[in-house]
Amino acid sequence: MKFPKKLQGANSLLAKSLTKAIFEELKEKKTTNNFTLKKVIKSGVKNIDSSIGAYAGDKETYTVFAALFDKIIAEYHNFKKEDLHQSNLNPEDLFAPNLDIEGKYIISTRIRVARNIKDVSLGTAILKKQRNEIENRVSTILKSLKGELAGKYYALKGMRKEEKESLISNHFLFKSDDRFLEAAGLHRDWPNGRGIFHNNDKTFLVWINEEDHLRIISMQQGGNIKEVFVRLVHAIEKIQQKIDFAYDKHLGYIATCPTNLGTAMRASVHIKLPKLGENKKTFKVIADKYKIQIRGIDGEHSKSKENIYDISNKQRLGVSEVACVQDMYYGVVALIKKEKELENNTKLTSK
Ligand code: ADP
Ligand code: CIR
Repeated sequence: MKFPKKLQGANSLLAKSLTKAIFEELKEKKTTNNFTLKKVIKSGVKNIDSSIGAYAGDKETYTVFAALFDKIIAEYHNFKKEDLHQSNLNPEDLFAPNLDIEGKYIISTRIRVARNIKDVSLGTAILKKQRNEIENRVSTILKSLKGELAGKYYALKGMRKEEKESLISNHFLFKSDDRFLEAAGLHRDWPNGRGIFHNNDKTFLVWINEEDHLRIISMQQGGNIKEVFVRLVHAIEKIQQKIDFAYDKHLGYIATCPTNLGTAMRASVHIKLPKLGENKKTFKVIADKYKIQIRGIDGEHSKSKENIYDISNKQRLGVSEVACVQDMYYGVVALIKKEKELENNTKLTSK
C-alpha cells in the first residue's frame, strides 16, 4: 500500500494526522479481525471533504493504530493519552431549566448515545450473520421494555418506501445514502439487519446496526432538555441490564467513529436563529467559545432550512454525560442571548 496522495491538502483530521512516518509505522499492521490501515482510512481517502475520515473495525483498532487515532482523539476531544474517561448520568447534577418556555426558538430536543456490543466487530467489519444476530437479540430485548419505553421494532428490510421516507424527513430514522458510511463498509448487505425501534410517541427510539450496533435516542418537541435526559438515562439503564457494551477506562464507550468515543453522547436542539444565520462569523465565534457544533436540519453534512440549525455538544470523551448536555445548554443560552440582541439592533436601526 502506498501513501494516499489524495490526502495531501485535505482538511480532515485524518489528513492532518497521518504523516508519512506514521503511515510507514502502521501500513502493515492489522487487528485480530484483520482490520487494516487501508480499511481505517478508506472513507477519508474516498471522501476528501471528510471532517475526520477514519473509522475503527473493533476495539483493538484504537490500540493497534494508536499512533494515528491518538492524534485525532487529542485534536477532536482535547483528550490526552494518559487521561481517564469519566461518567455521570445523574440528572440531579444537570442544571437545565427550560430556556425557551414560549417556544420561540427551540423546536425540538434530542439526546443520543452510541453503544456497541462487547467482543463483537464494529459495523465496518461485522459479518452478515453477526449483524443479523444483533438485530434479533437487541430487538427482542427492546420489545420486552415496559411503560413509557414500550414500543415496536420496524426492520428496514421490507419497510414501505413512504413509511421510510416519512420517518427520515421527520428526523426519526437514519438515511440510506451516507457516502461517508458507505465508503467505510457500513452499508454492506443493506438493508439486512438494520431497523428502528420506537415507542408510540416516538420519544424513545433505538437505531439498530446503522453506524454503531445501537443508537439509543430520546427526543421530543420543545426545549425541555432535562425531561429528554431523564428518559434517556432510564432507557440506558434498562438496556444495560441485558447487554454488556464495549468499554475502556481510557476511551469510554467504544464507537465506530473516534468522534463518538467516551460518552458517545450527542445532545442537540433544533433551533431557529435567523439573525445569527445572517451573521455566520458571530455564530461561529460563539460556537467555538462554547464548544458546540452547528449542523444542518437533516443531520451531519446537511444544510440548514428556514434558518433552523442543529446545535450540539462537540466533545464526548473525557467529559461526563451531564457535562455534554451542560455544554450544549450553555451554548444555546449564549446563542439565544445573541439572537435577541441582533433582533433589538434591527428594531433600533429600522426606527
Ligand atoms: P447523530 O446525531 O445520530 O450522530 P445525525 O446528525 O445524522 O446523527 O442526525 C440524525 C437525525 O436526527 C437527523 O434526521 C437529524 O435531523 C435528527 N436530529 C438531530 N437533532 C435533532 C433535534 N434536536 N430535534 C429533532 N431531530 C434531530
Ligand atoms: C467525516 O469524516 O466527515 C465523516 N466520516 C463523519 C465524521 C463524524 N461524524 C460521525 O461519526 N457521525
